[in-house]
This record gives sequence, C-alpha cells and structure tokens, in this order.
Amino acid sequence: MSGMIIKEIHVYAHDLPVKNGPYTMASGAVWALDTTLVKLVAQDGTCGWGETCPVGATYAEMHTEGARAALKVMADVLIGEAVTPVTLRRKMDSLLNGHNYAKAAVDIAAHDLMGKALGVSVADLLGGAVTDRVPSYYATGVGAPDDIAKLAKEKMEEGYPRLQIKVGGRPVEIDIETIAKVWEQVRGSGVQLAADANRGWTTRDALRVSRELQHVPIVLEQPCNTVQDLEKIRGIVNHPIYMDENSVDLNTVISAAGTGLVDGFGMKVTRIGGLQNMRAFRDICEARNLPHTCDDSWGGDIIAAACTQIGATVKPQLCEGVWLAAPYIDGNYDAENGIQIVGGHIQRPTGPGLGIVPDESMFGAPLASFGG
Ligand code: 0XW
Ligand code: MG
Repeated sequence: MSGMIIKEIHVYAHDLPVKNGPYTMASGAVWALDTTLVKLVAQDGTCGWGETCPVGATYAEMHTEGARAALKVMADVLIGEAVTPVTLRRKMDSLLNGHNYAKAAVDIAAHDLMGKALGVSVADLLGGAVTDRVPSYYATGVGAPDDIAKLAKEKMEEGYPRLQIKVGGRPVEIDIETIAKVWEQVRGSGVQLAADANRGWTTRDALRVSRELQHVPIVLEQPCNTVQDLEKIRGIVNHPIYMDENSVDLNTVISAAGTGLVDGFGMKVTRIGGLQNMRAFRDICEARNLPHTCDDSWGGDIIAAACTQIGATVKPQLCEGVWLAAPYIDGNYDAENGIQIVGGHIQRPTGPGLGIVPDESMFGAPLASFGG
C-alpha cells in the first residue's frame, strides 16, 4: 500500500489498577497491571494503536519489561517497513525469535492503521463481522464457594451467556464444592460453564474433579501445567478439555487440534502473536469444528477492541465469547467509543480500524520513540 510505510513508533506505559482487587488466579494475585501501548505513525500521518498487558509475571511466559525490551530490539529496524501484517510479522521474526506478545502490539497497531487508512473496520480486514453484539464471558477470581456461587448468579442475571470459574492453587475439595455450588445456581439456565485451573491442578486433582462432578456439564480449561499432563488425562476424564496457556503458538495449536488432544481453546490475541495469527487460529479451529474464546490476559480499550473485532468474525456456534478486563478497571482510553460490556455482551465499535481513538494525553510522554 503506497504511503503506508512506518515513519515513527512510540511506546507508552499506563497503569491499570484492579478495581476491588486483587484479581486471584491459581498462579497468583494481582493488584495493578502496567500496560504497554504502541503507536505506529505512517508516512502520510495516519496512526494505529496496539497494546499488550501480561497479567503479572507468573500467569504465562511473559512480563511487562519483557514486552518493552523486545519492542526496543525491533523498533528501529521496523521504521521504513510497510504496515501490511504478514510482511511485518516476517520482518519481526527475522529480528527476534519468539516474544509473540510484544510482536502482537505492533501487529494490532498495523491492523488499526490499515483499517483507518482504508476506512474499514478491523473486523472487515479479518474477513467480516457476523455480529456487532459480541458475547462476552465473566471470569470469577478464585474465591470461597458461597461467594463465587452468589457472584455467578449475579453475572448470569446480568446476561452473561458463559461463566468461567477460577479454581486451583488450594485444596481440590474446595474447588469441587465451588463448582457444585455454582452449578446449583445456573442449572437449567443454559449458561455455559468452564472451570479454569490455570495450570494449577495435578492430573490426580483433575481426575478427581471429573469423577466427583460427573453430573456437571463443565469444560475443564487448562486444568494442568503441561501438554503431557493433558495427554495423560485426555482419555480418562468425563469432561471436555480446553487448552489455554499451553497454546503458545500456531504450531502447538495445529498439533493439539490435529491430534484431537482438546475440545476447544481459550485463546489470547497477544500470546498467539496478534490479529494476523489469531485469524489463522480462528480458521484452523473452524476447519476442525473446535470452539474457542478470543481474549487477552489484561489491558484497556485497545486490546479490548482488538479482541472484540476478531471475536465478531468467529462462526457463532464456535464463539465461546470475548473476555475483557473492562469489569475490573475504571475508565476508558476513548471517552466516546470506549469498550463496555452491557448485558454480558460487547457492542463492537464500527468506526474504521479498531473503532476507537485513545486520548493519548492519558499516557504521558512516551517511554521510547523511534524514527521521525
Ligand atoms: C480469564 N482470562 C481470560 C483473563 C485472565 O487474565 C486469565 C484468563 C484465562 O482464561 O486464563
Ligand atoms: Mg484460561
């Protein structure tokens, strides 16, 4: 695309405190997240924004300072490159091995910039939206059985079509009690349930949960730590298994889908390397009829818009929802078009690119700038 050459890259930091924190998962508790924003400026002055925000340093093999260091390694050399996402991904891969979650911020910004330049939404660039009211799901933290059952009921009544119950990191009996109590609240409602142990169960725990809760139709999301653990329990549990943290790249997804290791995925836009790879992931899942989510681990309006835009393109029968950090953070980057969840669903911003334009004065001076 003529004119769509990267002229400047700016990297910003922004603090996102957890509302009523902490947010607790099997891997640890977080009180505030330090997000990283990337602004690409093209030669004609068009801007695009990307974001990456690991949810602490123990959830996955990613952390805030890692994202910033990786961007620093690549940014200078990306000046002068076309914003087209496939060529950009190959260029980034030629500069740095791995670090998908940092490359994703550049990829998202490139999609936003292209969409804004062409006057089309990112969902259109990714193949076309099938809905502008994208289903979300609510993820509880790890908590006491009665508290989580009460919260699940509230969220069901708000209109969420799916609930993810966080478990793990404590005696498995409490997890079993929590899931059973949630089920008592939602049974008959049609609300879909997942229990996400975030790698926190042993295979012994997963087997016990599945045996004691045979009557509860719940997906076991990333129950154990490794792919080998999932292989071990696959044939002997009574529940569907979804892979989340283990699906670190498209190669792993192809193997897991191709060998029938899992029944679906929890997927993160940044972990898989951005929207270009997310689109490939979506199509692999569709070819195998595997349901999946379109999430990220944390972040504000930019990442929320990216997840919503790709989520809007997923075949509805396979869309397990788009998770956003929005219920846990205050405020928006874009006061007018900022992303919100209403009745358990997200209204897709339909403007060009991601459909939002952040108020960059919120982010202060860039941490680093390249080109110009
Ligand atoms: C519920 N999420 C999408 C948000 C948290 O960062 C963890 C994640 C998951 O499913 O693991
Ligand atoms: Mg998960």
